[in-house]
Amino acid sequence: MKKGFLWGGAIAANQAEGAWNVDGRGPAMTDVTTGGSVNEPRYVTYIDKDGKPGKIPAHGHGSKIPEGAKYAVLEDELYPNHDAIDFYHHYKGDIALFAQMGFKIFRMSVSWSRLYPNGDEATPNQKGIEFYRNVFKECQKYGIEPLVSIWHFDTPLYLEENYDGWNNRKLIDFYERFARTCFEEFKGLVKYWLTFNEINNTVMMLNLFGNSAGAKEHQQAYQQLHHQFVASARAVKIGHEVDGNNMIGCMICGITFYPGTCDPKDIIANRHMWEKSIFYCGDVQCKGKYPTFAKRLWDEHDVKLEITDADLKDLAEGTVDMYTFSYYMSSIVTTHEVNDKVSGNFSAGARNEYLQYSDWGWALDPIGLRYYLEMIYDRYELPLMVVENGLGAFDTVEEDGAIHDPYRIEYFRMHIAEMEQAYRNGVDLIGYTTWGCIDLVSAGTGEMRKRYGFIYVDKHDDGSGTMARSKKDSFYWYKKVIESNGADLD
Ligand code: BGP
Repeated sequence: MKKGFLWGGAIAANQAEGAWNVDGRGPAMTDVTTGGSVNEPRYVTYIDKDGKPGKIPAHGHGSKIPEGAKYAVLEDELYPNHDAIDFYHHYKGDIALFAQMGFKIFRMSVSWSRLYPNGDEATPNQKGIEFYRNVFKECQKYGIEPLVSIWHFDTPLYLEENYDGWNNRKLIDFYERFARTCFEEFKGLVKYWLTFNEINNTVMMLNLFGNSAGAKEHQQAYQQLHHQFVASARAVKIGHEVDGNNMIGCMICGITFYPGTCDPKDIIANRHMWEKSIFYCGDVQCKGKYPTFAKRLWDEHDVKLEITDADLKDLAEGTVDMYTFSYYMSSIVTTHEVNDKVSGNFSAGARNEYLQYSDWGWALDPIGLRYYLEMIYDRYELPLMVVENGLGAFDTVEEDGAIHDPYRIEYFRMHIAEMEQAYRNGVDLIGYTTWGCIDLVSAGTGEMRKRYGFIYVDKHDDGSGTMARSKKDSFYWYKKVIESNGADLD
């Protein structure tokens, strides 16, 4: 990799910190979301207007509870994000372990409701600021650059309940205040930022629900996204004003789509899938304006967006400095009948007979990562960072405490080799943060047993465990990779 390549790992506040109601933190949606599994969805829990408890499938991040109901933590349910892996109280030890592996960068997110418990307060919660400052100082101690996601699936629950979340334009101002606080309070400690994690999930979700997502759902999704685009652009502008050294990126859920057949209808469908799922968000955030194909997307579902002139000005002025994305899989797009379907990470499609699948049904496709890198670099010519990539797998702790995870090593080996190839082909790839560098709560299923880490955490799906940390074989392997700047992948 290029000199100064930023090797590291990534986590997110709601999946790692725990301490959900400690030191003034307010709740987020993940705190009223139960655990699930590969076959059982997670549920969002509530108390209805007659005082009766209830739950609805969480469907990612946008489902609605009945009229008059209030989100609630129910006694006989388990909420894995409440304690997560208690990074809140373990951050010093965890960062020391990252430093042992030689991390140059550590991606994490700031919990919005830790800084603004309800989201609409005029001033932030000082305890929250103190916590993150301590975390960043700990990184600084080891020469690790923090990479901070300002929003990672955790709008304060109060804003969801009282303002109807991102449907409401006011969220732009609340987010702007939150982002400004981050830039000002952490100035000098943080240089790399992301505005919204996997911002395109909102459109990906529409695809997932197929025909059940009609005009209303499209209208809502595109308007929410518009609010997030403006919020992101304003944050980029503020970030640049506060510190000219800040490097701020978009963050896209990156999936490489392939046409299922050479039927021209499939070729067009595949192109449209790229446009709707991947380019729509990337274009607005990198080029500062809606792409030509946006009109087609809106017309298809009779979407009429409320966009002001000031919004357009913000979008044009708030373009990002780098393109960052997660990459876990590729997916097939076809207009033909499909019998064997697979799904994962906000997308679904036909099974690809040339690929293998993880235990959670995610297509393992390292070449797809190279395809994505080259395609995106060609489109935007901005520095790229892969800020999530990893294998969720079952790990076994041996009697002697060792954890042998050759499957994870193999996964990373193949993906890093493809990144290297893309770099040689001219892509300006500047960093790589593997997902879940330490085991954490899965966003999709809420499980602990879907483990991603180089570091094992003794925490289990039923909430038991000591929270003790131990090194897997991949820990030593990744250390070697970083030491050799990616040359030694054996
Ligand atoms: C991405 C999210 C992460 C992370 C990852 C793995 O969509 O940005 O938060 O969790 O996917 O997904 P999962 O946890 O469902 O295995």
